[in-house]
Amino acid sequence: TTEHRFAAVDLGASSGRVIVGEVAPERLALHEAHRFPNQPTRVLGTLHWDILSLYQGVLNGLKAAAVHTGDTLTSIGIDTWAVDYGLLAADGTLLANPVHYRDTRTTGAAEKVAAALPPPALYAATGIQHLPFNTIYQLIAAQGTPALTAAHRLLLIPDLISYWLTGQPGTELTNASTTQLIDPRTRDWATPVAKALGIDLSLFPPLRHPGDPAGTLRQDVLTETGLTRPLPVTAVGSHDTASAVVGVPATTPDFAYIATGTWSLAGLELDAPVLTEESRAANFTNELGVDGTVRYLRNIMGLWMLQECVRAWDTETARAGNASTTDLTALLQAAAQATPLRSVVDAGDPAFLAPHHMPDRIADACRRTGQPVPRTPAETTRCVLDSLALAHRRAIEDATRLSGRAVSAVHIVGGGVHNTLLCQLTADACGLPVIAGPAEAAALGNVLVQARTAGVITGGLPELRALLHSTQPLRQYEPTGDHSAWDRAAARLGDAQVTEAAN
Ligand code: ADP
Ligand code: LRH
Repeated sequence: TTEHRFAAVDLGASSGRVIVGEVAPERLALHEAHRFPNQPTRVLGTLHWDILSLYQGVLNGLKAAAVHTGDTLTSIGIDTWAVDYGLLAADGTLLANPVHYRDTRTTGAAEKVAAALPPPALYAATGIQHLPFNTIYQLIAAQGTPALTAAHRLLLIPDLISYWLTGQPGTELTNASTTQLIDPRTRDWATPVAKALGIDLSLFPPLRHPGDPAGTLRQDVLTETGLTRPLPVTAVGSHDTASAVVGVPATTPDFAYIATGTWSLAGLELDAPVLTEESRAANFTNELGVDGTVRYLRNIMGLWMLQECVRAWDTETARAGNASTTDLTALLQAAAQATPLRSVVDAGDPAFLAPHHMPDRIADACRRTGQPVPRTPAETTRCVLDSLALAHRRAIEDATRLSGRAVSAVHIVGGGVHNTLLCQLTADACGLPVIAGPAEAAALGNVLVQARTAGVITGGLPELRALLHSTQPLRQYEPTGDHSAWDRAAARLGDAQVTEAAN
């Protein structure tokens, strides 16, 4: 047959998954071979990723993919969340457990970076929005630590997984752009930035691009997974958001996208970066995408806020001696019945970044802005979803204004596609049709880049997206309700809305 099978390893902050994509010129289907939790662990006060457990999940997933396909996989691609890294000794040993981007070790790092390189100069050179956890801030915070001092090599998370599978080190470009050490015009290292900050670029192995070969599976990996051939690993958009944007089933160029999962990443696909001072002040980022594109977007806290509320409520219930946990579907139904736009918070505020006490932080934000404090889980959930929809609208409005591009529809991809209330509220807030799906856009984007590299499909992003559009179930939401209610809600937040770049 002409059908080929590809394994997409997609590690998100909420869960890891290994998904098999079955691809033929007119066909594209997914099979979830394995999904596993991603549970960070705090050790001596520092929040770490449990990287070996995640790697074991990858091996188990490849094993399941081998069984499902009868050992007929063509290649493997890896994408994960951005910015984080592992440090290796000269012999390849991992020197320390990778630190989680939500850890507070970067507190104060932005001031140190700003003293060496003022924010306007840093933005002009890299186009990356200020997020407290960008790799440069993590590296500044780690300066002088035994692990960084001893490190021979730095591998970003997808590159680390790829290295463990193949033994071949590399730095994939789309994810490298989230380090804040890449010049988006040359799409190469921003050497002057690294120099100014005392960051040693030789720690990074050479850049790879999506579609490049990234080695073949090691013998020990074959033994662990039951795969019998040394399969190739193909570089894909290894930043999950880069792969998710490939996975947007747009049929016209004038679309906005929101990749919603743990985060909401809302913006536009451009062919050149926007590096203006206005863009910096609005805290828009220019991350690098597949096929020479730029992801012009803003980070919004996303469903993390809801996840953390649910975790807090379930902990409380357990403390009260009750074993039941939140039923998300029932909670969202109750939220749909709650009073619309009763109170909203700024879903871009880094105050919501760290774990713990989310319902309290939301209540505080409502109090501070003189709005009713949500009392019940349903009210709090409604506040979160209204706030996310409002932040989605603001990001898309700002992106169109700052880039001079028009938008006729908004695509929502990622786990948030399952949240029909959020999709409808986003359509209402934006006053634009929302096309929701696919939920596993990152895995699909990962598979499509592999399939193109293998020669199973051809064309640029429009052709890849046409295949998605004709094969994936999508749902359209039309804007409803009184649009001015969203303007009034936005006005309540007013100047309280944080644009971090102002620092
Ligand atoms: P990540 O890639 O960051 O790990 P996902 O894209 O998998 O995140 O999205 C996870 C989020 O999707 C969950 O936090 C949850 O809010 C939402 N989600 C997933 N499944 C459902 C569902 N059946 N109903 C409502 N929301 C869902
Ligand atoms: C989403 C994501 C996002 C980054 C964040 C650290 O998973 O990659 O694009 O900003 O994680």
